[in-house]
Amino acid sequence: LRYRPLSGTAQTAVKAQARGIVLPGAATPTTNAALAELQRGLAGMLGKAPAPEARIADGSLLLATPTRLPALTASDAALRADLAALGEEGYLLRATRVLGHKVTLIAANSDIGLLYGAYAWLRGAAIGSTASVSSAPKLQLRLLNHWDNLDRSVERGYSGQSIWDWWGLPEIKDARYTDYARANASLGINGTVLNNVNSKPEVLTASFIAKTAAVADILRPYGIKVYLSARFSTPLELHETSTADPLAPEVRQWWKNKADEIYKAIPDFGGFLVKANSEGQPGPQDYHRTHADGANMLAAAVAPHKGIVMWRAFVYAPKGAHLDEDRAKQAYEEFKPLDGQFAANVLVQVKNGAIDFQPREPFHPLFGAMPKTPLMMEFQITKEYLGYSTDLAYLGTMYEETLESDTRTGQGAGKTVAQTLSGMAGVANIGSDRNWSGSHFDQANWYAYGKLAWNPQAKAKDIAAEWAALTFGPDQRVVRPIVDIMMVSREAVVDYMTPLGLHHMMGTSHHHGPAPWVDNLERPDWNPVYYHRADRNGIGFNRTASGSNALSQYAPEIARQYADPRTTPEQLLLWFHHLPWDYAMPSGRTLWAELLARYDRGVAETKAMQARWSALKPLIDARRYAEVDQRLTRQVNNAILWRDACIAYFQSVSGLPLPPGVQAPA
Ligand code: GCW
Repeated sequence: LRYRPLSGTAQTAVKAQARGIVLPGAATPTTNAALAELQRGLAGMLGKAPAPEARIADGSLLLATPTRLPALTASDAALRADLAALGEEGYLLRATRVLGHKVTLIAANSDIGLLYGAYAWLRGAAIGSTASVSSAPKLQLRLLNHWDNLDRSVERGYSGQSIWDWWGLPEIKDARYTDYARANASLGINGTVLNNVNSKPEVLTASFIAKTAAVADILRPYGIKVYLSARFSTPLELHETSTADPLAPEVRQWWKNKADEIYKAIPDFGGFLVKANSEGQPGPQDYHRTHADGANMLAAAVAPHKGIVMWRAFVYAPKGAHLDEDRAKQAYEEFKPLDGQFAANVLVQVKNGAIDFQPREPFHPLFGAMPKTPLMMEFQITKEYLGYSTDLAYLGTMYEETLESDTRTGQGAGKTVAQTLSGMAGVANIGSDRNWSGSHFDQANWYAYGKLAWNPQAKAKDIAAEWAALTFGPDQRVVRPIVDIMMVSREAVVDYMTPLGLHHMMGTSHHHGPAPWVDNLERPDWNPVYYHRADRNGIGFNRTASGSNALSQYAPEIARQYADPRTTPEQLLLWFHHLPWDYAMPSGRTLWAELLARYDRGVAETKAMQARWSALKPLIDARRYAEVDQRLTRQVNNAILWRDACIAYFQSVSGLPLPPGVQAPA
């Protein structure tokens, strides 16, 4: 949404497409938002925005639906068919003739489609792309999840305070709420959960409902619904019931009344997100009920209002968590048997992997395993385990890797993870920092998430190129090297933190920096040693039949393939296998030497990223150049720290010599 001034032929081309803006029919809050955005964008790019006009003329930028302008499709069967294929939210852009005039057409079936189309057209104008476009979202639910607390602290947030100023609401409405809506609508995000999944009962009291309603009013014209995270024991904790048992009539009635109260204030309230019986949160199991009992009780309360319940599958409990159990198995064990038992308006929200947002995880075995239950993907946009907002890691490639994984369920070639989804949620990295996300490059992760929620088959590289051009300008001398940096960045982080399938070795509780040696936490499954299992003989977590057998939760074809280290993808090797240090890797190196090489590669890639950025100095504005440069310096130090600490630790365990030429870390 930068709308940099254009010059030369780029300027002439955009001017010619928008001599006047025409939007037939009555104005609505959404069409007003579209018009305002077009005027803002064109004013930025051309210096002056054309006025809205009543009549279509040559050179009009025409925004129309078949209802607003029946003539649009009356005699154009092809356009009618194209529009019919776009559904409620899709749009198309094309240069065409309408009522005898040459126009640039933004067409859709609804006002929200027109708004999405307006953003898409502005994007094309900014980066010089005039191609015709037809686009419709593949997923219905495209949400952000804020882990924002009511006191404005943000769990795993690295970009300042929460943008939601609960104290000031409902009267005081920060102008950034509208900018937030604009940014999200430009990507097609259509819902947002305002508060942390570690929720508080207060958020469902009358005063917070009024505050939430004020936010909902601001987001509504942009097609964004609000949702809240609900704490399962809310009625009990507010002392309004004597239990939180989901089957108790007083509890069911309380939630029905609560839903009625919320919908009176927010008629299009989206529904609830729930973290239950996980990490100490209350839930139905406290009353010996199942996740389905809990979810269905809430679903019944919101169903009359067309609300939904998103029930998280991120569950793990202290019980039984000793060294020979595997935390990675618990979600599947608890949820798979419930397939078919959830109410129609319940979605189960599953993290991309079975542990916890690690730099690399295999896809979660629940994808493809619950054919009777709509599933949502939960990605983390905020970089809890990938170096916060100090380290540059473009997550588009990570999301893409998960989405295109073949679950080997379904017919024929099987279904990719993307094909098993009904919706997507991204744990937001948005905060009150001036740059919104803690660092410039972290905006790209918000952007890539939104684009992939709209189209889970989109390519991370194309998204990176589009983001870079919109952010730094379309000059290919800038875009190309930036895309190169982005495309290698996440793999570099994997290499210097957790190569070859290692995971969960970050510093305790804060999750930043290396701590593979930690073995004394209150719960064994919090200890890094529980995950890497390195000893004198070898390293890695045996998840095959001779180990935890977590592998059996995958489709038989995958389980068979990964049962053998030789046919397990190298990048997941130590996720599934415990191997001797002298295990022969395909490279010809021993496992020990390969591990050292990966750590070195991570450091080298990070240095190369920094060098590429340095070369861009003359082409980037001074402020952003310096801010990114400082972070890359820090990231190189971070990478070296990770490498040296992990190698020193693993060497102390393995007792192996370092290869010739490698210095023991100080
Ligand atoms: O990744 C872990 C985080 C917790 C988080 C939890 C979850 C909201 O460390 O901070 O709590 O996952 O996803 O529920």
